[in-house]
Amino acid sequence: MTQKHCILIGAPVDCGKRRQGCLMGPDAYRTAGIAEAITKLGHTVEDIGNLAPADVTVAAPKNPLVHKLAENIGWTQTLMAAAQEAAPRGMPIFLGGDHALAAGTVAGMAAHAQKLGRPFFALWLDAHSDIHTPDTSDSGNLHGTPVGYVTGRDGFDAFPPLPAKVETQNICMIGLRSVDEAEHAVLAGGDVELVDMRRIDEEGISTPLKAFLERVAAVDGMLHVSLDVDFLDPSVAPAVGTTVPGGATVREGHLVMEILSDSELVTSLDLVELNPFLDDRGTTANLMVDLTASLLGRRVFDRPTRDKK
Ligand code: NNH
Ligand code: MN
Ligand code: MN
Ligand code: MN
Repeated sequence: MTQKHCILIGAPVDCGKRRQGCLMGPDAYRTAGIAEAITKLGHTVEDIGNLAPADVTVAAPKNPLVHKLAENIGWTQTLMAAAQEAAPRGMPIFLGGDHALAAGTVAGMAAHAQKLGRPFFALWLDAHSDIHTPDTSDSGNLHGTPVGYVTGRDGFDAFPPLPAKVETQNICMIGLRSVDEAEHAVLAGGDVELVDMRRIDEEGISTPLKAFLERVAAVDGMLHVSLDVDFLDPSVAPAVGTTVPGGATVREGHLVMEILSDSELVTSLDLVELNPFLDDRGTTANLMVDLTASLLGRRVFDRPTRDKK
């Protein structure tokens, strides 16, 4: 694959939910050797270290359940700027941190794509759809809202204004198996491409993924991948606070990354929800690093050209 300049951006976001520990994520990825794994594939790596949230003050949220609103907004502001600073120089890889960080990373990457005049797409690899608003969330955990924010749903008035809204038809969610009622109501009538676990069981994971990638390639789109640890089955990726049984296997995870790698379409990546406090001797951190390596070109063998598709 073509050589990339990968920019590691530590985002120790831990305010998107109540259970603490994701703040240790960036250092767990470093300990698991993410920079070395990427370098070994022939790419260059720059680690800008860990960021901190902008200091903001906000009025009390309408929904009293909402947890740490100001801190979430501060991170959104910081990461939206960080994404736009890094994107012109290479491929940003955001080391999370919980999924609340994607409000900033996805919005920032969408703004960058808009500046270049290129369509922007997002692939959401997750058990959950994360399309709540602060008002519809029944947990008050804002890691369940980043898709709601970047698609321009109402209810984010206290957040930074969106520089570029992400079109719902440009989003594909793969791995779904836990969708709240309020989310189902928006998704069922909408045009987000929904690939739940049943579809994966019946069609295989490559068929819907390749169909989505064809749409991205057809318009020379930029593709952001947001990989939530709980996309994977908890038996192989235990280090996450919101485990849902029946997730992707290790091979399904790698196959997605290998197909993405072949497509050469991915321009940014989030690694989110890793809670090292819950890990089993680093297995989840190591697996996330291995998946990143597959996305960046690691192969057992190159596929012969004749059956490349
Ligand atoms: N939908 C639930 C909520 O809003 C769970 C979200 N949790 C996640 N998302 N881990 O990926 O609280
Ligand atoms: Mn998520
Ligand atoms: Mn999830
Ligand atoms: Mn549905």
